[in-house]
Amino acid sequence: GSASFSQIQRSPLFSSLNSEDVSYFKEILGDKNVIEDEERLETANTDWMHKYKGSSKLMLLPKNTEEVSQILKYCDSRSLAVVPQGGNTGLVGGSVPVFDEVIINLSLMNKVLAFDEVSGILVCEAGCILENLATFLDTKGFIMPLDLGAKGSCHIGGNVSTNAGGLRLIRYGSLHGTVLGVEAVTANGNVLDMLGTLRKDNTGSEGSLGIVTKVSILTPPKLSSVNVAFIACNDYLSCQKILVEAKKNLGEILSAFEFLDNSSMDLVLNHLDGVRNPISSSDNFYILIETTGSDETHDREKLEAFLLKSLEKGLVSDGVIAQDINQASSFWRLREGITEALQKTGAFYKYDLSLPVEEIYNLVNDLRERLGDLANVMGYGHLGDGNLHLNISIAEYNEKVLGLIEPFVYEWTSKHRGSISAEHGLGVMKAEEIFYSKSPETVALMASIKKLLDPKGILNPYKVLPHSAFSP
Ligand code: FAD
Ligand code: S2G
Ligand code: ZN
Repeated sequence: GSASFSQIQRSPLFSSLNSEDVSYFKEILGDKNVIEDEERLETANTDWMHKYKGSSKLMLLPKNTEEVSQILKYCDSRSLAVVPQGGNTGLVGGSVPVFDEVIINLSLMNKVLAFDEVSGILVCEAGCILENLATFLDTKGFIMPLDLGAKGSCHIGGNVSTNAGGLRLIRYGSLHGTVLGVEAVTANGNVLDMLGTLRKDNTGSEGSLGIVTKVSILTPPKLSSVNVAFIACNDYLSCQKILVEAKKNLGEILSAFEFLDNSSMDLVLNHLDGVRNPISSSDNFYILIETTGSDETHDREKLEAFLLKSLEKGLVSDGVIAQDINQASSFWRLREGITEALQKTGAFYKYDLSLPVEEIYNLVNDLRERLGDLANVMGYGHLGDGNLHLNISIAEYNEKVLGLIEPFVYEWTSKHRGSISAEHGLGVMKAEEIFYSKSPETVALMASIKKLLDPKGILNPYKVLPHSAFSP
Protein backbone atom coordinates (compact mmCIF):
# COMPACT_ATOMS: atom_id res chain seq x y z
CA GLY A 1 0.00 0.00 0.00
CA SER A 2 0.99 3.64 -0.05
CA ALA A 3 3.79 4.73 2.33
CA SER A 4 1.78 7.32 4.32
CA PHE A 5 -0.74 4.61 5.37
CA SER A 6 1.70 2.75 7.60
CA GLN A 7 2.91 5.88 9.46
CA ILE A 8 -0.52 6.70 10.99
CA GLN A 9 -1.00 6.11 14.73
CA ARG A 10 -4.41 5.16 16.18
CA SER A 11 -5.71 8.16 18.13
CA PRO A 12 -5.79 7.49 21.90
CA LEU A 13 -8.89 9.74 22.12
CA PHE A 14 -11.07 7.07 20.51
CA SER A 15 -12.63 4.39 22.73
CA SER A 16 -12.55 0.72 21.87
CA LEU A 17 -15.75 -1.19 21.28
CA ASN A 18 -17.20 -3.07 24.27
CA SER A 19 -20.08 -5.50 24.76
CA GLU A 20 -22.47 -2.79 26.00
CA ASP A 21 -21.95 -0.93 22.71
CA VAL A 22 -22.85 -4.04 20.71
CA SER A 23 -25.97 -4.69 22.82
CA TYR A 24 -27.06 -1.07 22.36
CA PHE A 25 -26.66 -1.33 18.58
CA LYS A 26 -28.60 -4.62 18.56
CA GLU A 27 -31.39 -2.93 20.52
CA ILE A 28 -31.80 -0.10 18.00
CA LEU A 29 -31.01 -1.97 14.76
CA GLY A 30 -32.04 -5.55 15.45
CA ASP A 31 -29.51 -8.42 15.70
CA LYS A 32 -29.28 -9.22 11.99
CA ASN A 33 -28.16 -5.70 11.07
CA VAL A 34 -25.32 -5.72 13.58
CA ILE A 35 -22.56 -7.70 11.86
CA GLU A 36 -19.80 -9.40 13.85
CA ASP A 37 -19.34 -12.30 11.42
CA GLU A 38 -15.64 -12.68 10.52
CA GLU A 39 -16.14 -13.25 6.80
CA ARG A 40 -18.49 -10.32 6.24
CA LEU A 41 -16.18 -8.11 8.29
CA GLU A 42 -13.19 -9.27 6.25
CA THR A 43 -14.87 -7.99 3.07
CA ALA A 44 -16.04 -4.74 4.68
CA ASN A 45 -12.55 -4.08 6.09
CA THR A 46 -10.85 -4.46 2.69
CA ASP A 47 -11.05 -1.92 -0.12
CA TRP A 48 -11.86 -2.75 -3.75
CA MET A 49 -8.18 -2.83 -4.76
CA HIS A 50 -7.27 -5.03 -1.74
CA LYS A 51 -4.67 -2.38 -0.96
CA TYR A 52 -6.11 -0.95 2.27
CA LYS A 53 -7.30 -3.15 5.15
CA GLY A 54 -8.78 -2.17 8.52
CA SER A 55 -9.48 -4.20 11.65
CA SER A 56 -13.05 -3.23 12.49
CA LYS A 57 -14.92 -5.63 14.77
CA LEU A 58 -18.36 -4.33 13.87
CA MET A 59 -20.42 -3.33 10.83
CA LEU A 60 -23.80 -1.63 11.30
CA LEU A 61 -26.54 -1.66 8.65
CA PRO A 62 -29.03 1.12 9.41
CA LYS A 63 -32.39 0.94 7.59
CA ASN A 64 -33.24 4.64 7.79
CA THR A 65 -32.08 8.13 8.71
CA GLU A 66 -33.38 7.82 12.29
CA GLU A 67 -31.18 4.78 12.91
CA VAL A 68 -28.13 6.60 11.45
CA SER A 69 -28.88 9.47 13.81
CA GLN A 70 -29.13 7.17 16.84
CA ILE A 71 -25.89 5.41 15.88
CA LEU A 72 -23.92 8.65 15.49
CA LYS A 73 -25.38 10.21 18.64
CA TYR A 74 -24.22 7.14 20.59
CA CYS A 75 -20.81 6.88 18.90
CA ASP A 76 -20.16 10.59 19.49
CA SER A 77 -21.04 10.25 23.19
CA ARG A 78 -18.76 7.18 23.47
CA SER A 79 -15.97 8.67 21.25
CA LEU A 80 -16.24 5.65 18.96
CA ALA A 81 -14.73 6.43 15.52
CA VAL A 82 -16.77 5.39 12.48
CA VAL A 83 -16.29 4.98 8.73
CA PRO A 84 -19.30 5.60 6.46
CA GLN A 85 -19.30 3.00 3.70
CA GLY A 86 -21.25 2.89 0.44
CA GLY A 87 -20.42 0.46 -2.36
CA ASN A 88 -16.76 0.29 -1.20
CA THR A 89 -15.47 0.94 -4.72
CA GLY A 90 -13.37 3.96 -3.64
CA LEU A 91 -9.76 3.94 -4.82
CA VAL A 92 -8.04 6.06 -2.16
CA GLY A 93 -8.67 4.00 0.96
CA GLY A 94 -11.47 6.30 2.12
CA SER A 95 -14.17 3.68 2.53
CA VAL A 96 -12.49 1.21 4.88
CA PRO A 97 -11.33 1.57 8.51
CA VAL A 98 -7.67 2.45 9.14
CA PHE A 99 -7.83 0.69 12.52
CA ASP A 100 -10.94 -0.51 14.42
CA GLU A 101 -13.41 2.21 13.39
CA VAL A 102 -17.05 1.00 13.39
CA ILE A 103 -18.26 0.51 9.79
CA ILE A 104 -21.62 2.14 9.01
CA ASN A 105 -22.74 0.68 5.71
CA LEU A 106 -25.69 2.33 3.92
CA SER A 107 -26.64 -0.66 1.71
CA LEU A 108 -30.07 -1.16 3.31
CA MET A 109 -31.05 2.45 2.62
CA ASN A 110 -31.70 1.84 -1.06
CA LYS A 111 -35.18 3.17 -1.82
CA VAL A 112 -36.24 5.61 -4.52
CA LEU A 113 -38.38 8.13 -2.61
CA ALA A 114 -39.80 10.35 -5.37
CA PHE A 115 -39.40 11.08 -9.05
CA ASP A 116 -40.89 14.06 -10.89
CA GLU A 117 -41.43 13.08 -14.53
CA VAL A 118 -41.56 16.69 -15.69
CA SER A 119 -38.52 18.20 -13.95
CA GLY A 120 -36.54 14.93 -13.85
CA ILE A 121 -35.82 15.48 -10.16
CA LEU A 122 -35.10 12.19 -8.39
CA VAL A 123 -35.12 11.87 -4.61
CA CYS A 124 -33.60 8.65 -3.27
CA GLU A 125 -31.79 7.16 -0.30
CA ALA A 126 -28.01 7.32 -0.25
CA GLY A 127 -27.53 3.56 -0.47
CA CYS A 128 -29.09 3.24 -3.92
CA ILE A 129 -26.68 1.53 -6.32
CA LEU A 130 -25.95 3.78 -9.33
CA GLU A 131 -26.86 1.09 -11.87
CA ASN A 132 -30.20 0.42 -10.14
CA LEU A 133 -31.06 4.12 -10.36
CA ALA A 134 -30.14 4.09 -14.06
CA THR A 135 -32.43 1.09 -14.60
CA PHE A 136 -35.29 2.78 -12.72
CA LEU A 137 -34.85 6.00 -14.71
CA ASP A 138 -34.72 4.10 -18.00
CA THR A 139 -38.33 2.99 -17.44
CA LYS A 140 -39.24 6.68 -17.06
CA GLY A 141 -37.23 7.87 -20.08
CA PHE A 142 -34.45 9.53 -18.08
CA ILE A 143 -30.74 8.79 -17.37
CA MET A 144 -28.36 9.43 -14.48
CA PRO A 145 -26.12 12.48 -15.10
CA LEU A 146 -23.08 10.44 -14.14
CA ASP A 147 -21.79 7.05 -15.17
CA LEU A 148 -18.67 5.24 -14.02
CA GLY A 149 -17.13 1.81 -14.30
CA ALA A 150 -18.12 1.02 -10.70
CA LYS A 151 -21.84 1.56 -11.45
CA GLY A 152 -22.76 -2.02 -10.49
CA SER A 153 -21.68 -1.49 -6.87
CA CYS A 154 -21.17 2.19 -6.06
CA HIS A 155 -23.89 4.08 -4.20
CA ILE A 156 -25.22 7.53 -5.06
CA GLY A 157 -24.27 8.48 -1.47
CA GLY A 158 -20.66 7.53 -2.16
CA ASN A 159 -20.75 9.32 -5.52
CA VAL A 160 -21.95 12.49 -3.80
CA SER A 161 -19.45 12.14 -0.95
CA THR A 162 -16.54 11.78 -3.36
CA ASN A 163 -18.03 14.27 -5.80
CA ALA A 164 -17.46 11.55 -8.39
CA GLY A 165 -16.75 12.63 -11.97
CA GLY A 166 -17.00 9.71 -14.36
CA LEU A 167 -17.74 9.24 -18.02
CA ARG A 168 -20.48 11.82 -18.64
CA LEU A 169 -19.07 14.87 -16.87
CA ILE A 170 -18.15 16.50 -20.21
CA ARG A 171 -21.86 16.66 -21.06
CA TYR A 172 -23.75 16.91 -17.77
CA GLY A 173 -21.18 18.66 -15.58
CA SER A 174 -20.04 17.63 -12.12
CA LEU A 175 -22.33 16.65 -9.27
CA HIS A 176 -21.99 20.24 -8.02
CA GLY A 177 -24.37 21.11 -10.81
CA THR A 178 -26.81 18.21 -10.64
CA VAL A 179 -27.08 17.46 -6.91
CA LEU A 180 -29.88 19.77 -5.77
CA GLY A 181 -29.76 18.87 -2.10
CA VAL A 182 -28.94 16.23 0.47
CA GLU A 183 -30.18 15.03 3.80
CA ALA A 184 -27.24 14.22 6.05
CA VAL A 185 -26.55 13.34 9.68
CA THR A 186 -23.68 15.10 11.48
CA ALA A 187 -21.37 13.50 14.06
CA ASN A 188 -23.63 14.41 17.01
CA GLY A 189 -26.64 12.77 15.40
CA ASN A 190 -28.33 15.95 14.12
CA VAL A 191 -30.29 15.37 10.92
CA LEU A 192 -29.68 18.15 8.39
CA ASP A 193 -32.53 18.19 5.90
CA MET A 194 -31.25 20.20 2.94
CA LEU A 195 -33.19 17.99 0.56
CA GLY A 196 -35.92 20.40 -0.46
CA THR A 197 -33.72 23.30 -1.55
CA LEU A 198 -33.03 23.75 -5.22
CA ARG A 199 -29.76 25.57 -4.62
CA LYS A 200 -26.56 23.74 -5.64
CA ASP A 201 -24.75 21.83 -2.96
CA ASN A 202 -20.91 21.68 -2.77
CA THR A 203 -20.06 18.15 -1.68
CA GLY A 204 -16.90 16.07 -1.72
CA SER A 205 -16.66 15.58 2.04
CA GLU A 206 -15.81 11.86 1.70
CA GLY A 207 -17.77 11.04 4.82
CA SER A 208 -15.74 13.31 7.09
CA LEU A 209 -18.42 15.97 7.68
CA GLY A 210 -21.55 13.87 7.88
CA ILE A 211 -23.28 10.76 6.59
CA VAL A 212 -25.40 11.42 3.49
CA THR A 213 -28.71 9.62 3.95
CA LYS A 214 -30.79 11.03 1.06
CA VAL A 215 -29.96 12.74 -2.24
CA SER A 216 -32.04 14.80 -4.66
CA ILE A 217 -30.54 14.95 -8.10
CA LEU A 218 -31.52 16.44 -11.44
CA THR A 219 -31.63 13.72 -14.11
CA PRO A 220 -31.53 14.45 -17.86
CA PRO A 221 -34.13 12.90 -20.23
CA LYS A 222 -33.04 9.72 -22.04
CA LEU A 223 -32.46 10.62 -25.71
CA SER A 224 -33.13 8.27 -28.57
CA SER A 225 -29.86 8.36 -30.49
CA VAL A 226 -26.58 7.32 -28.94
CA ASN A 227 -23.58 6.76 -31.22
CA VAL A 228 -20.08 5.62 -30.30
CA ALA A 229 -16.91 5.96 -32.37
CA PHE A 230 -13.55 4.35 -31.59
CA ILE A 231 -10.61 6.06 -33.26
CA ALA A 232 -6.85 5.73 -33.35
CA CYS A 233 -4.26 8.47 -33.68
CA ASN A 234 -0.54 8.69 -33.68
CA ASP A 235 0.41 11.25 -31.07
CA TYR A 236 -0.94 13.15 -28.10
CA LEU A 237 -1.03 16.47 -29.98
CA SER A 238 -3.55 14.86 -32.35
CA CYS A 239 -5.63 13.74 -29.34
CA GLN A 240 -5.90 17.36 -28.28
CA LYS A 241 -6.75 18.57 -31.79
CA ILE A 242 -9.43 15.88 -32.10
CA LEU A 243 -10.91 17.06 -28.78
CA VAL A 244 -11.11 20.64 -30.11
CA GLU A 245 -12.68 19.42 -33.37
CA ALA A 246 -15.18 17.24 -31.46
CA LYS A 247 -16.30 20.11 -29.26
CA LYS A 248 -16.67 22.37 -32.31
CA ASN A 249 -18.19 19.92 -34.80
CA LEU A 250 -20.20 17.64 -32.57
CA GLY A 251 -21.10 20.44 -30.18
CA GLU A 252 -24.20 19.85 -28.12
CA ILE A 253 -24.45 16.09 -28.84
CA LEU A 254 -20.95 15.23 -27.57
CA SER A 255 -21.53 13.15 -24.42
CA ALA A 256 -18.18 11.42 -23.74
CA PHE A 257 -14.56 11.86 -24.81
CA GLU A 258 -12.21 9.28 -23.31
CA PHE A 259 -8.60 8.50 -24.25
CA LEU A 260 -6.23 5.58 -23.64
CA ASP A 261 -2.65 5.01 -24.72
CA ASN A 262 -1.34 1.85 -26.36
CA SER A 263 0.04 0.55 -23.02
CA SER A 264 -3.51 0.69 -21.64
CA MET A 265 -4.86 -1.04 -24.76
CA ASP A 266 -2.22 -3.79 -24.48
CA LEU A 267 -3.08 -4.30 -20.80
CA VAL A 268 -6.80 -4.78 -21.58
CA LEU A 269 -6.15 -7.10 -24.52
CA ASN A 270 -3.77 -9.18 -22.37
CA HIS A 271 -5.92 -9.41 -19.23
CA LEU A 272 -9.58 -9.35 -20.28
CA ASP A 273 -11.45 -12.06 -22.17
CA GLY A 274 -13.61 -11.40 -25.19
CA VAL A 275 -12.13 -8.03 -26.09
CA ARG A 276 -10.37 -7.04 -29.30
CA ASN A 277 -9.01 -3.85 -30.83
CA PRO A 278 -11.52 -2.76 -33.53
CA ILE A 279 -8.77 -0.79 -35.26
CA SER A 280 -6.78 -3.10 -37.57
CA SER A 281 -3.50 -1.16 -37.55
CA SER A 282 -2.61 -0.57 -33.88
CA ASP A 283 -1.51 2.97 -33.03
CA ASN A 284 -0.20 4.98 -30.08
CA PHE A 285 -3.45 6.47 -28.82
CA TYR A 286 -7.13 5.56 -28.90
CA ILE A 287 -10.14 7.80 -28.34
CA LEU A 288 -13.70 6.81 -27.55
CA ILE A 289 -16.26 9.43 -28.57
CA GLU A 290 -19.93 9.14 -27.66
CA THR A 291 -22.70 11.39 -28.92
CA THR A 292 -26.18 11.54 -27.46
CA GLY A 293 -28.91 13.34 -29.39
CA SER A 294 -32.53 13.17 -30.48
CA ASP A 295 -32.25 12.60 -34.22
CA GLU A 296 -30.48 9.40 -35.32
CA THR A 297 -30.02 10.47 -38.97
CA HIS A 298 -28.74 13.93 -38.06
CA ASP A 299 -26.45 12.62 -35.32
CA ARG A 300 -24.92 9.85 -37.42
CA GLU A 301 -24.31 12.20 -40.34
CA LYS A 302 -22.62 14.63 -37.96
CA LEU A 303 -20.39 11.93 -36.49
CA GLU A 304 -19.49 10.48 -39.91
CA ALA A 305 -18.68 13.95 -41.26
CA PHE A 306 -16.53 14.63 -38.17
CA LEU A 307 -14.63 11.36 -38.62
CA LEU A 308 -14.10 11.96 -42.35
CA LYS A 309 -12.84 15.50 -41.76
CA SER A 310 -10.45 14.30 -39.04
CA LEU A 311 -9.11 11.60 -41.38
CA GLU A 312 -8.64 14.12 -44.20
CA LYS A 313 -6.79 16.48 -41.83
CA GLY A 314 -4.52 13.59 -40.87
CA LEU A 315 -5.54 13.86 -37.19
CA VAL A 316 -6.96 10.34 -37.15
CA SER A 317 -5.20 7.29 -38.58
CA ASP A 318 -8.29 5.08 -38.52
CA GLY A 319 -11.70 4.96 -36.95
CA VAL A 320 -14.92 3.00 -36.68
CA ILE A 321 -18.48 3.95 -35.72
CA ALA A 322 -20.41 1.26 -33.82
CA GLN A 323 -23.10 -0.35 -36.02
CA ASP A 324 -25.22 -1.47 -33.07
CA ILE A 325 -25.48 -1.39 -29.27
CA ASN A 326 -23.33 -4.51 -28.89
CA GLN A 327 -20.46 -3.03 -30.83
CA ALA A 328 -20.87 0.22 -28.86
CA SER A 329 -20.62 -1.75 -25.59
CA SER A 330 -17.51 -3.55 -26.87
CA PHE A 331 -15.86 -0.15 -27.44
CA TRP A 332 -16.84 0.98 -23.93
CA ARG A 333 -15.52 -2.32 -22.53
CA LEU A 334 -12.04 -1.42 -23.79
CA ARG A 335 -12.12 1.85 -21.83
CA GLU A 336 -14.06 0.82 -18.72
CA GLY A 337 -12.18 -2.47 -18.45
CA ILE A 338 -8.76 -0.91 -17.82
CA THR A 339 -9.28 -0.68 -14.06
CA GLU A 340 -10.42 -4.29 -13.91
CA ALA A 341 -7.45 -5.37 -16.06
CA LEU A 342 -5.09 -3.53 -13.71
CA GLN A 343 -6.50 -5.59 -10.82
CA LYS A 344 -5.21 -8.69 -12.60
CA THR A 345 -1.62 -7.48 -12.76
CA GLY A 346 0.65 -8.16 -9.78
CA ALA A 347 0.65 -4.72 -8.17
CA PHE A 348 -0.15 -1.22 -9.29
CA TYR A 349 0.11 2.42 -8.21
CA LYS A 350 -2.82 4.66 -9.13
CA TYR A 351 -2.93 8.46 -9.56
CA ASP A 352 -6.07 10.42 -10.44
CA LEU A 353 -4.84 13.85 -11.56
CA SER A 354 -6.29 17.01 -13.05
CA LEU A 355 -3.84 18.77 -15.38
CA PRO A 356 -3.99 21.35 -18.17
CA VAL A 357 -4.89 19.14 -21.18
CA GLU A 358 -1.69 20.07 -23.03
CA GLU A 359 0.44 18.84 -20.10
CA ILE A 360 -1.26 15.51 -19.46
CA TYR A 361 0.90 13.23 -21.54
CA ASN A 362 4.18 14.99 -20.68
CA LEU A 363 3.82 13.57 -17.18
CA VAL A 364 3.30 10.05 -18.55
CA ASN A 365 6.42 10.41 -20.73
CA ASP A 366 8.51 11.91 -17.92
CA LEU A 367 7.52 9.13 -15.52
CA ARG A 368 8.09 6.45 -18.18
CA GLU A 369 11.59 7.84 -18.70
CA ARG A 370 12.20 7.96 -14.93
CA LEU A 371 11.11 4.33 -14.33
CA GLY A 372 12.64 2.83 -17.47
CA ASP A 373 11.91 -0.90 -17.53
CA LEU A 374 11.22 -1.06 -13.76
CA ALA A 375 7.47 -0.79 -14.35
CA ASN A 376 4.79 -0.40 -17.00
CA VAL A 377 3.31 3.13 -17.12
CA MET A 378 -0.19 3.69 -18.54
CA GLY A 379 -2.10 6.89 -19.24
CA TYR A 380 -5.84 7.07 -19.86
CA GLY A 381 -8.89 8.98 -18.66
CA HIS A 382 -11.44 11.65 -19.18
CA LEU A 383 -9.50 13.83 -21.63
CA GLY A 384 -12.46 16.17 -22.06
CA ASP A 385 -12.21 17.07 -18.36
CA GLY A 386 -8.40 17.25 -18.23
CA ASN A 387 -8.45 14.20 -15.95
CA LEU A 388 -5.55 11.75 -16.29
CA HIS A 389 -5.62 8.29 -14.71
CA LEU A 390 -1.92 7.56 -14.41
CA ASN A 391 -1.37 3.94 -13.48
CA ILE A 392 1.90 2.08 -12.95
CA SER A 393 1.83 -1.71 -12.92
CA ILE A 394 4.65 -3.88 -11.59
CA ALA A 395 5.19 -7.54 -10.67
CA GLU A 396 5.01 -6.79 -6.92
CA TYR A 397 4.94 -3.75 -4.63
CA ASN A 398 8.42 -2.29 -4.32
CA GLU A 399 9.46 0.61 -2.06
CA LYS A 400 12.25 1.65 -4.45
CA VAL A 401 9.82 2.11 -7.33
CA LEU A 402 7.32 3.89 -5.05
CA GLY A 403 10.17 6.20 -4.01
CA LEU A 404 10.77 7.03 -7.68
CA ILE A 405 7.05 7.74 -8.23
CA GLU A 406 6.23 9.73 -5.07
CA PRO A 407 6.67 12.62 -4.45
CA PHE A 408 7.78 13.05 -8.13
CA VAL A 409 4.19 12.72 -9.48
CA TYR A 410 2.74 15.07 -6.85
CA GLU A 411 5.51 17.66 -7.33
CA TRP A 412 5.15 17.48 -11.13
CA THR A 413 1.38 17.93 -10.86
CA SER A 414 1.69 20.86 -8.46
CA LYS A 415 4.36 22.53 -10.63
CA HIS A 416 2.08 22.27 -13.67
CA ARG A 417 -0.90 23.82 -11.84
CA GLY A 418 -2.78 20.52 -11.53
CA SER A 419 -4.69 18.81 -8.74
CA ILE A 420 -3.57 15.60 -7.08
CA SER A 421 -7.19 14.48 -6.88
CA ALA A 422 -9.47 15.04 -9.88
CA GLU A 423 -12.45 12.88 -8.96
CA HIS A 424 -11.54 10.01 -6.58
CA GLY A 425 -11.02 12.13 -3.49
CA LEU A 426 -8.11 12.16 -1.04
CA GLY A 427 -9.09 9.32 1.29
CA VAL A 428 -6.29 8.01 3.47
CA MET A 429 -3.99 7.70 0.43
CA LYS A 430 -3.50 11.41 -0.19
CA ALA A 431 -4.49 13.10 3.10
CA GLU A 432 -0.85 14.05 3.80
CA GLU A 433 -0.37 15.16 0.18
CA ILE A 434 -3.17 17.75 0.20
CA PHE A 435 -0.71 20.70 0.29
CA TYR A 436 0.37 19.89 -3.29
CA SER A 437 -3.07 21.16 -4.35
CA LYS A 438 -4.50 23.26 -1.50
CA SER A 439 -2.95 26.26 0.25
CA PRO A 440 -2.31 26.05 4.02
CA GLU A 441 -5.06 28.66 4.53
CA THR A 442 -7.58 26.54 2.61
CA VAL A 443 -6.60 23.43 4.56
CA ALA A 444 -6.94 25.39 7.82
CA LEU A 445 -10.46 26.49 6.76
CA MET A 446 -11.39 22.88 5.89
CA ALA A 447 -10.10 21.84 9.34
CA SER A 448 -12.20 24.50 11.07
CA ILE A 449 -15.34 23.30 9.28
CA LYS A 450 -14.47 19.73 10.29
CA LYS A 451 -13.94 20.89 13.92
CA LEU A 452 -17.32 22.65 13.87
CA LEU A 453 -19.26 19.66 12.52
CA ASP A 454 -17.34 16.83 14.17
CA PRO A 455 -15.49 18.19 17.23
CA LYS A 456 -14.35 14.73 18.40
CA GLY A 457 -13.26 13.78 14.88
CA ILE A 458 -15.13 10.43 14.91
CA LEU A 459 -16.26 10.67 11.24
CA ASN A 460 -13.81 8.89 8.96
CA PRO A 461 -10.68 9.84 10.96
CA TYR A 462 -7.18 9.89 9.35
CA LYS A 463 -8.69 10.80 5.94
CA VAL A 464 -8.93 13.85 3.67
CA LEU A 465 -7.14 16.21 6.09
CA PRO A 466 -3.45 15.91 7.09
CA HIS A 467 -2.64 15.01 10.68
CA SER A 468 -1.03 18.46 11.15
CA ALA A 469 -4.31 20.26 10.29
CA PHE A 470 -6.77 18.08 12.18
CA SER A 471 -5.97 15.29 14.56
CA PRO A 472 -8.72 13.79 16.73
P1 FAD B 1 -17.32 4.05 -1.00
O1 FAD B 1 -16.12 3.56 -1.74
O2 FAD B 1 -18.05 3.12 -0.12
O3 FAD B 1 -16.87 5.35 -0.14
C1 FAD B 1 -16.16 6.41 -0.77
C2 FAD B 1 -16.00 7.56 0.21
O4 FAD B 1 -17.27 8.14 0.48
C3 FAD B 1 -15.45 7.13 1.57
O5 FAD B 1 -14.69 8.18 2.11
C4 FAD B 1 -16.71 6.89 2.40
O6 FAD B 1 -16.47 7.11 3.78
C5 FAD B 1 -17.64 7.96 1.84
N1 FAD B 1 -19.06 7.59 1.85
C6 FAD B 1 -19.67 6.55 1.21
N2 FAD B 1 -21.01 6.61 1.37
C7 FAD B 1 -21.25 7.72 2.14
C8 FAD B 1 -22.42 8.35 2.65
N3 FAD B 1 -23.65 7.86 2.42
N4 FAD B 1 -22.28 9.47 3.41
C9 FAD B 1 -21.05 10.00 3.64
N5 FAD B 1 -19.91 9.45 3.20
C10 FAD B 1 -20.02 8.34 2.44
N6 FAD B 1 -14.63 7.48 -9.51
C11 FAD B 1 -14.89 8.57 -10.31
O7 FAD B 1 -15.07 9.69 -9.78
N7 FAD B 1 -14.95 8.48 -11.68
C12 FAD B 1 -14.78 7.28 -12.33
O8 FAD B 1 -14.80 7.23 -13.56
C13 FAD B 1 -14.56 6.10 -11.53
N8 FAD B 1 -14.42 4.89 -12.13
C14 FAD B 1 -14.23 3.79 -11.35
C15 FAD B 1 -14.12 2.53 -11.96
C16 FAD B 1 -13.94 1.39 -11.19
C17 FAD B 1 -13.88 0.05 -11.87
C18 FAD B 1 -13.83 1.50 -9.76
C19 FAD B 1 -13.63 0.29 -8.91
C20 FAD B 1 -13.92 2.75 -9.15
C21 FAD B 1 -14.12 3.89 -9.93
N9 FAD B 1 -14.22 5.15 -9.33
C22 FAD B 1 -14.47 6.27 -10.11
C23 FAD B 1 -14.05 5.32 -7.85
C24 FAD B 1 -15.35 5.09 -7.01
O9 FAD B 1 -16.24 4.25 -7.72
C25 FAD B 1 -16.05 6.40 -6.73
O10 FAD B 1 -15.26 7.15 -5.85
C26 FAD B 1 -17.46 6.22 -6.15
O11 FAD B 1 -18.09 7.50 -6.11
C27 FAD B 1 -17.46 5.60 -4.75
O12 FAD B 1 -18.81 5.24 -4.42
P2 FAD B 1 -19.06 4.11 -3.30
O13 FAD B 1 -20.53 4.09 -3.00
O14 FAD B 1 -18.39 2.85 -3.70
O15 FAD B 1 -18.32 4.74 -2.02
C1 S2G C 1 -11.85 5.41 -14.61
C2 S2G C 1 -10.99 4.33 -12.51
C3 S2G C 1 -9.78 4.51 -11.69
C4 S2G C 1 -8.52 4.04 -12.30
O1 S2G C 1 -11.78 4.31 -15.14
O2 S2G C 1 -12.34 6.44 -15.11
O3 S2G C 1 -11.81 6.58 -12.51
O4 S2G C 1 -7.49 4.72 -12.13
C5 S2G C 1 -11.18 5.59 -13.27
O5 S2G C 1 -8.56 2.97 -12.92
ZN1 ZN D 1 -12.28 8.18 -13.87
